[in-house]
Amino acid sequence: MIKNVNHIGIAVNSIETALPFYTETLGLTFEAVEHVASQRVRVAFISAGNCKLELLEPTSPDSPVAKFIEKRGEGIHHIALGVDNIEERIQQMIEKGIPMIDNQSRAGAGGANIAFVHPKASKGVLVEFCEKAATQHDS
Ligand code: CMX
Repeated sequence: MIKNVNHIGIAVNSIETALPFYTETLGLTFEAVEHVASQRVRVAFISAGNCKLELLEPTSPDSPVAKFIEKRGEGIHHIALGVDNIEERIQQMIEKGIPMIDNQSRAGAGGANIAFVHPKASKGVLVEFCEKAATQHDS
């Protein structure tokens, strides 16, 4: 079952430049910055009620986020849906013939297990499944 919209990923050239709009102008709460080496991104989490915003800054020109910005400019990059049993959810997608980027989950930011559905399955929206460890605060 899909639990919630866990976060919305926003591709930016620079977290430092992008952050003040969300914190100072909108008054949202900055939480933390994390380097996700496997994805070649730095990630800034911003709390927005029951959901988070995740600013994604590429750390390498071959990062998926760098390629995204080069092609489409800065902006909404993905929507992450919170799930309870991510491996079961992935299997359900595979059985339905849905093209997955990840056929098994991998480690993402914030200690979550994540898996991406290819945007061609969802009318051009990159969808992420995101399973938080039971001990984590899942807001
Ligand atoms: N949202 C919607 N469409 C996207 C997209 C995105 N975020 N990223 C790429 N696309 C589209 C491209 O526009 C392109 O569309 P067209 O064929 O119509 O031109 C198509 O997907 C292929 O794009 P590409 O630039 O040729 O890139 P690749 O095929 O090499 O990779 C993708 C695309 C989605 C498979 C790759 O970006 C990927 O594996 N993404 C998942 C991992 C990721 O995004 N990690 C960063 C976030 C990490 C985190 O949150 O922790």
